[in-house]
Amino acid sequence: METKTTCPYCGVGCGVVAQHDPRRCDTLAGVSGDSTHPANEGRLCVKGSALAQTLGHEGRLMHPRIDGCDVSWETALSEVASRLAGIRKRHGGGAIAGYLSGQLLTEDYYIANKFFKGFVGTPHVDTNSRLCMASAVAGYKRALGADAVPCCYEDLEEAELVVLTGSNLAWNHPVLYQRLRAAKRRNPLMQIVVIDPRVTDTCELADLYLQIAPGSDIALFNGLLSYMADKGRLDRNFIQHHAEGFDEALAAAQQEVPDIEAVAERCGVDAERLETFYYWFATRLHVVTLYSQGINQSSSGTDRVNAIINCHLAGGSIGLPGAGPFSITGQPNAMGGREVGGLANQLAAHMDYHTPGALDRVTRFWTTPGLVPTLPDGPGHKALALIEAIERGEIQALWIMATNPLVSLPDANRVRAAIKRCPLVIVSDGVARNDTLEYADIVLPASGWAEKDGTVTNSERRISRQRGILPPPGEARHDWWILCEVARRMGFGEAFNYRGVHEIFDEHARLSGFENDPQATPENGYRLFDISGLAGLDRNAYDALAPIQWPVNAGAPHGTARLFNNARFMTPNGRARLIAVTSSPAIQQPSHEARLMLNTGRIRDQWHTMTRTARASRLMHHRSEPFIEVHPATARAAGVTDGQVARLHNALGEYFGRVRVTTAQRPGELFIPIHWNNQFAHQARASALIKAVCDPVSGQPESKQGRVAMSPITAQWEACLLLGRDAPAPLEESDWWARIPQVHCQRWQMAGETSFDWQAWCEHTLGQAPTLWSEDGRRGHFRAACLQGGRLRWWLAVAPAGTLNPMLGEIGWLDDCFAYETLESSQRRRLLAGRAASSEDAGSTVCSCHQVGQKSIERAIANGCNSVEALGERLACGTQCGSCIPELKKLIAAQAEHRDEPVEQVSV
Ligand SMILES: Nc1nc2c(c(=O)[nH]1)N[C@H]1C(S)=C(S)[C@@H](COP(=O)(O)OP(=O)(O)OC[C@H]3O[C@@H](n4cnc5c(=O)[nH]c(N)nc54)[C@H](O)[C@@H]3O)O[C@H]1N2
Ligand SMILES: Nc1nc2c(c(=O)[nH]1)N[C@H]1C(S)=C(S)[C@@H](COP(=O)(O)OP(=O)(O)OC[C@H]3O[C@@H](n4cnc5c(=O)[nH]c(N)nc54)[C@H](O)[C@@H]3O)O[C@H]1N2
Ligand code: SF4
Ligand SMILES: [Mo]
Repeated sequence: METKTTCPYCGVGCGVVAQHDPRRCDTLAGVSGDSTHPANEGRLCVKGSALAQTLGHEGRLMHPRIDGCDVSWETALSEVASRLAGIRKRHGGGAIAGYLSGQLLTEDYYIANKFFKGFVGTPHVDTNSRLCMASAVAGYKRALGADAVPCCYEDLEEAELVVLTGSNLAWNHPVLYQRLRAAKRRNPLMQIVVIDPRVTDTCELADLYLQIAPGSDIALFNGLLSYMADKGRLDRNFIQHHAEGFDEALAAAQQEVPDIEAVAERCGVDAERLETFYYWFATRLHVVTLYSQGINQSSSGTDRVNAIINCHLAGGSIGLPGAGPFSITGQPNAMGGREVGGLANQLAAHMDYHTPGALDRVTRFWTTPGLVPTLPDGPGHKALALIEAIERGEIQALWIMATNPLVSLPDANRVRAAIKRCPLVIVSDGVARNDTLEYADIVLPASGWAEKDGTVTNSERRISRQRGILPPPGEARHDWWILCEVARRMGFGEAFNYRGVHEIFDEHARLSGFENDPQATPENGYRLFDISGLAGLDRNAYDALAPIQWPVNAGAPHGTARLFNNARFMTPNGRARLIAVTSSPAIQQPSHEARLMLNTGRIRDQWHTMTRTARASRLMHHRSEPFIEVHPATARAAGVTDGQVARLHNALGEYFGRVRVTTAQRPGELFIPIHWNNQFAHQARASALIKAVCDPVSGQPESKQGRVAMSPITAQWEACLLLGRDAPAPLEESDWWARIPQVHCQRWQMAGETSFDWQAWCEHTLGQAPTLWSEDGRRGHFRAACLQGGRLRWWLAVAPAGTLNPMLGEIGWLDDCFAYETLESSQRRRLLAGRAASSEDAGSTVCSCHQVGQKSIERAIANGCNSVEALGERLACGTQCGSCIPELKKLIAAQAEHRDEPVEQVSV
């Protein structure tokens, strides 16, 4: 059987076809791209393609838990309801807080917002979108009067110039990147500019790359605004009739950066390159600027967003095909959360607390016979302020849903301390273990992707159905159901009485259209977010809902691809606003103890805190361990070498990762991934090093500009330990460790200073002496394996620090050994050699879809496959999702350089 649904990862919002066997209720037979879905037209990236491998009941949360003990739903729900009601009675609704997520479906989100704000009566409901989209939202609101993304994906294809800034699109929105690549192939005149302090795979498509100094974005775009004015490249008509604030914005820009040389100095970029960018932007109308976390996650994030939008307004590049400032969303339903009003400063359905008449309107809408909501009258605490309120003891109960704040919030160790002292912590999640669940008093098991039913909205305002295909495991329940059951037990049943998600969606659609008159002004109730055209769908019609872009109403029954083509904006006078912005000094300044600049972000194959992507072992091979990317000069100065484990530290915390020396980094700057956490490695939470400072307008934390020191760890030995299912984990025996799930075993990489008697160590730590072993004490080598009843139980290799990984190579064949009931004698003999018999070492995985390793690719190139197409034909790499094509090109270029052959330029 096949069911169409939507990918639960990034904001591209790809349509997926799920193949399932009705006799199997724990997993899907496979997934493929939905060729009829407008976002991806059949394409999927590696993460989407591996969705089926992330399912299965193992490691899922099956039962509600109170203080660590499994309880029935009845007990859990009554306990949650009575404790929340008690706190509300004693301290008021404001002592209760919700912390939600852009990974909830719109229906869950709508119910959570209605529950907390409408009936518990607390304004303190915020979401992880605060860490992600808050600056983009605030910037759009300041400029356009509403949080409305003007563009759609076709605009990227129709543009003459695409500017990607603060976005690693190739890794983080791979299907959009593929669409852009295809568009450029069709239209070679299209130009692409990439702006990022580090060279990423996204640069592979760039005609021009600007390696700017971190945080110099405002100077860069202010320089562009001045340039457009100087060269007479403004859209005077647009500025005069549809915008305001131009003179002030230009004056601020000119004052900050009087000429291109001043910008070049601020940004650390060659003036000639800058001028090329400025010339391209100023002479083209069809320009899309796409931005993401490199812009948003900053103490000046909102100003950065407005510096970009200013240039689009000054040049009139908005509201046209192939033009506009395009904030690309991260999470699958970041947009849905914004639509229901999930942020602490929003009320509901694109109405804020201060929107004239909004409080009264929402109160009337949510009133049911005999039950009137008790809405708070002003905004609540944004995420970081919420943590401070917990520290002050003002928040007595916190309900966390679909997010892992102990890993993702800045100053993560402080967050842990705050949450530890909060009297009641409720966590709804789908997995049995994560860093946040460890501090929950009450744990509620939530259904997950392929089980949940509802809608999500992607980056281009397109609403798609996510369909429930499998039954939730154990006693897991949908988030909206859990909320409604608690609401009922708190006496709000009348307002939370739904027969299914279609009724919730219907209410949400009706609220969006309630007293929303497009002929009126925004002060008189007009909101752009209007899906009243989707109200009244019954269960079948809702289930059949095809992807559609809002607004959907009487005036636009088939949805709306682009906004503002009439140049009427959502401000009181209908004009868009340019905002005068100037750079302010970085808040996180270098100190004697912490000189290096720390940038944090994502890798291609992992999703956030790895609770789902680490379940697919094929996604563990591209980058297997936490790492630190560093320029060669900086590495030398710090005394660290490539492949070694190093430690980053500052006053807030520490981070361990394997050093990757690369000229992709600017000297003095480091990049680390955000994904690893206590479940997968020793001290590898990036956010433990990030200070809790945020943008004053949006409240979004500055996650990309930390300050740290780096030092080598003094490891004597390194070990690779493979553990079968029933073998005990090696706890805290080493100075550093990382756990890398494989298909049949768990791989532990460890390093330490104090040497052990390894035979005794095995007996003591792994509970059993080795069956086979070999030792070379002089060289510091030890190999051992333990077989039980013919079956491999564990396998261990120890070597001096820095020598182990190159020696081991690919260990896929060893992983396979754990699958056999009995190992044959030839297999046993090879165990200690640590090498497969015939198969050649494939090297680290480059193509995750077809599991093709770097060494195999290099061999194929050496044998004459010197194009991406030829490699694809020989090894199939790069032929499915295409995410590895930039890496394939680099490998081809590297070998050609080695042979001194001319190659097509790859770096720009
Ligand atoms: N594979 C994968 N894809 C994902 C996710 C994931 O976890 N894994 N998460 C999703 C989510 S929620 C989000 S929000 C998106 C995020 O998507 P992106 O924003 O693309 O992700 P990041 O890697 O956080 O940061 C983007 C780039 O900003 C650059 N940068 C840092 N500082 C500056 C600066 O001062 N100026 C400029 N111009 N650039 C700077 C970084 O070097 C980095 O390359 O990805 C989504 N997609
Ligand atoms: N230093 C630094 N920090 C960052 C960032 C950065 O770039 N640098 N990026 C920030 C950004 S943009 C983001 S979006 C955040 C992401 O950070 P988080 O939101 O903390 O990360 P996730 O791993 O996505 O957490 C989602 C949790 O919800 C669970 N879950 C999944 N689906 C469901 C569901 O349907 N219901 C329930 N109840 N639970 C579910 C998952 O198992 C997981 O535990 O990190 C932010 N933090
Ligand atoms: S680009 Fe990849 S992760 Fe994003 S929605 Fe599409 S398949 Fe999912
Ligand atoms: Mo995000």
